[in-house]
Amino acid sequence: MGHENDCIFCKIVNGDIPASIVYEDDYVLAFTDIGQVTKGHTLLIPKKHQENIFELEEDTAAQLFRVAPTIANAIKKAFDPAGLNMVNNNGKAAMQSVFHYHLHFIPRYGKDDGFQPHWEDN
Ligand code: IU
Repeated sequence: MGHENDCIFCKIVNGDIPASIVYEDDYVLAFTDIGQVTKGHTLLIPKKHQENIFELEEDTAAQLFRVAPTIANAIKKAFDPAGLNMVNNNGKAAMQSVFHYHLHFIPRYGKDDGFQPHWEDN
């Protein structure tokens, strides 16, 4: 299903490169982010290649958000964070670095947990 040449997340979908997969169904895949900004940092992606929110099909959006609470609660159960940010970067100017749509689940453990988004500056 992941078919885009040279797309690292399509390669994960196809099993061509390994990932620590925490959830999978026919449409989506969740796996541990390789560069954990906090403990339990997880990515949720569609299996079908779509670059970002500007390309995302409505059905795909529904498939992703249908499982989002399950992913969040699994993270909560496993890591007991105090909160959780869901983040999604779209486009280079918005700090997107992998151009296959993905939702970040970033568990939060307190002010100095290592994740410092701009809206928490000062
Ligand atoms: P961004 O929203 O496109 O900036 O985030 C891309 C994320 O993909 C980033 O957190 C990376 O650590 C993560 N990632 C990964 O989990 N596995 C990989 O092989 C690569 C990036 I390349």
